[in-house]
Amino acid sequence: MKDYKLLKISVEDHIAIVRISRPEALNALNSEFFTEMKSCLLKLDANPEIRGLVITGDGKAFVAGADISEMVNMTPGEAENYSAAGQDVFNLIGMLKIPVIAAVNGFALGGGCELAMACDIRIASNKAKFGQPEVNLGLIPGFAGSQRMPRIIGLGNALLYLMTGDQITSTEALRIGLVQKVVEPERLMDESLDLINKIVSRGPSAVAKVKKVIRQGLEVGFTEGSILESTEFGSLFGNEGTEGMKAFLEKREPKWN
Ligand code: CO8
Repeated sequence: MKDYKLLKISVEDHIAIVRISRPEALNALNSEFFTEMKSCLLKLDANPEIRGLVITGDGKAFVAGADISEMVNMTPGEAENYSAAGQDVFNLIGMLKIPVIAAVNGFALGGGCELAMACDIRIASNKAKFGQPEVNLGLIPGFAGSQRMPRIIGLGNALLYLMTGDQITSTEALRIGLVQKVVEPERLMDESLDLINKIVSRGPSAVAKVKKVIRQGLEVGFTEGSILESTEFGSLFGNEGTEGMKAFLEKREPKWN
């Protein structure tokens, strides 16, 4: 896949790595970023060769937020539309069948923290700093951070960090479950690739369905989510699930399609 202006794309062993690359502005997100990211995600989704995605940032930031210089003169209507359009792009990440890891190399503030939270799993460098500092600007999150953060770190922690705007160290992020692993900066990409390669070595339909039932289940009640789980559980029989179980009983490696 070709690079975009703000996104550098590489593919290693069926894993796509998307690097957000506007280091002079600490990778701040502007409308051009959202256009490029949407196109990139749709292309990755349509490519059966791609089995996993790692998103990271170039330079000392993952993403230091939405681009304040672009937002400052927006009218209320323009800001609302921009917020909704950005949410649509971040929601796409959760709808991809492939697993998506955020490899958080540095500042993940505002829209950057929202992007990391939109990914399936977060691995952070021990230099990373998270936070939703919008209240310092007289704003609130606009890319669904107010909805994702309490689902990930709980109501009290989300209110604490959204109302103070305080930065969150990687140690604290690990303690509250905002990230799943913290590593030395030079190990960040290797650890992220190791993890995603482990995930894609499992049954691909099963992995996609785990993502689907967890994410869709969070949108509905327990009963509806459990029905969805039964449906998806059943759909694995006669194909990937049957192959996986046969391989176990025959003491051989499964052959995934
Ligand atoms: N927007 C635009 N430019 C930025 C941003 C940003 N969010 N963050 C950094 N930059 C720019 C700086 O202006 C500076 O540019 P220049 O060199 O031309 O002056 C360059 O990046 C380097 O930044 P600093 O010199 O400030 O670097 P430091 O290492 O001193 O500080 C910080 C790093 C602490 C990350 C600091 O840059 C900072 O506080 N940045 C802003 C963080 C922030 O408030 N983020 C939240 C933004 S609001 C948001 O994300 C809302 C999301 C929802 C939007 C919904 C749509 C309507």
